[in-house]
Amino acid sequence: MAVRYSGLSVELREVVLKDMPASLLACSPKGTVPVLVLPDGAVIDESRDIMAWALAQNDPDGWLPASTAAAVLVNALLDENDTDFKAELDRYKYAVRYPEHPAEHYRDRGARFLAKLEGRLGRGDYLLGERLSLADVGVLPFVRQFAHVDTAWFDAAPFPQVQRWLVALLGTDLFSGVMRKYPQWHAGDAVTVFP
Ligand SMILES: N[C@@H](CCC(=O)N[C@@H](CS)C(=O)NCC(=O)O)C(=O)O
Repeated sequence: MAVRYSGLSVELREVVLKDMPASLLACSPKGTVPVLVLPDGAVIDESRDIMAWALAQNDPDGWLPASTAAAVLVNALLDENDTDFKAELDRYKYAVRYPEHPAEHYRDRGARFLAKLEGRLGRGDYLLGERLSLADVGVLPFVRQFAHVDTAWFDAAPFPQVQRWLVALLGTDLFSGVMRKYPQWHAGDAVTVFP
């Protein structure tokens, strides 16, 4: 979403996680996506850093935090998203692989982050106030995945602000414009330009 918002174009190579190309692992041995390789060969392999790379070039609506206090808040939210919430999300999603607790245990632990978002969204349409920002876009994919594990639970959960925020963001052209399905990339394929 940040790449599209910034008006940048990248060459897209769709990766199937169970079939990671050797060329990806050669660039970034940690084996996660997304990975961005710049023309000079520099590798950016954290999505947060890829967002920062895009926004540093063009940020027409002010997604980047406008104050030090806002930057601290965004970093704290994204840190918690990337560590605790992501860990609980993975266990909730694949609870059969983590049999020491039932799925509800991981769900309830993850819901602590939703409760935090709920509090912020009670004060404005978006996490930092009345405008979409890096904070919203940074946590959106993970909240979406969390909601989709059990939509009946999510729809009935006591998070009305998170529910309306998620529905609103998933309805944007920005979101739908980046959610096309791409075929798996293989060496030698024609170039796919994103977005
Ligand atoms: N902190 C990393 C996390 C990236 C990450 O975990 N990506 C998942 C897909 S969304 C992945 O590549 N998992 C590898 C696997 O499951 O084998 C980032 O934000 O870039």
